Amino acid sequence: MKGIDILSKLQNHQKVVLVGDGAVGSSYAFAMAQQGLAEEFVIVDVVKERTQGDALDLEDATPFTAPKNIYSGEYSDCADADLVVITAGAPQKPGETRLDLVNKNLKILSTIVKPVVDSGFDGIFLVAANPVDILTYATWKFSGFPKEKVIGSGISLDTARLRVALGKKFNVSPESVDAYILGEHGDSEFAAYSTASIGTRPLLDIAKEENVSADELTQIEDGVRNKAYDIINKKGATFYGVGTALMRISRAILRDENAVLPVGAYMDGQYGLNDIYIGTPAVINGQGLARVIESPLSDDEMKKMTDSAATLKQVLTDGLA
Ligand code: 6V0
Repeated sequence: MKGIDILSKLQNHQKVVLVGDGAVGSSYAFAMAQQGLAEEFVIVDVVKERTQGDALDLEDATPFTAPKNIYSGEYSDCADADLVVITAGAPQKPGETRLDLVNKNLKILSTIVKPVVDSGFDGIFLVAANPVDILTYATWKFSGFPKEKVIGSGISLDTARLRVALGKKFNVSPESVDAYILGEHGDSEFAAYSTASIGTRPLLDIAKEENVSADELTQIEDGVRNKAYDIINKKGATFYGVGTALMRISRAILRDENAVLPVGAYMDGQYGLNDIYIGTPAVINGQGLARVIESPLSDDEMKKMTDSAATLKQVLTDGLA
């Protein structure tokens, strides 16, 4: 039990290493600084100067939040880290899908996981680089770590987007919406409406009462699926949402919360799937991914989950062959 061992818990000293200091990585670092999470925060990137600049910039936030040692580092710094977060990789260009990134980002990932593992690291990997379900699987494979110690950001951002959209539609705050996007973080994802609720009431019942049609719900789902393309067309990249989602997962790990969160998890028979990472709710704590919560899907949704998994399996077969 080294990831978060008893001593570090007593001392409350936790260390996170961020690999990939681009738009997503630096947004995550900022979110972590805002929350005062992890007393030691190390930034690694091939562009060393940027990590140095970001560390200097971010430490100026700490007098307003919590004391924190933020610095530009090396892979050797992972040796005693609790968490390594991977946001290194090419982002989508306008018109590109996440799956288009697979070859270049698998290459980048292979240069990262090995030195992290060679450092002696035995904490938890959290992966966000795209296509995230494929890269999370590859991190698990390359590292040889147990599946519960490799977590993907999966559909965390997409689920946040769904909650924002449903919150607006039904005039409640987004955190009051219990609804999930499941499947690939990408074009084959879907909204699991049959399991969604607001204040214990099934969302589909509320929709009927409020005359929100099935078409409108489909439009919301499509809007979630296409929101990244919309943002990328307008400003070139998306980063605040995912940076904050990564902070939320990190907090569940560092504070040993047993929080139920949308993530990318290894499938061991759940949803009839095996040997694949895909988006689902799961319990996250100091040990990593404690267990998958298998949503009771309708037949139609189960087919979407199976199809989404088949899309990912094909990429895994082609990409990791
Ligand atoms: P960016 O701003 O280009 O940053 C990428 C960073 O990775 C740069 O700082 C690079 O220098 C660095 N990098 C490249 N190669 C290496 C390497 N071998 N070792 C260390 N660092 C390296 O991209 P951005 O931050 O916008 O996106 C990063 C990744 O996150 C992309 O793959 C995106 O597609 C992905 N996203 C994932 C999301 C999710 O929900 N999981 C959401 C948005 C973006």
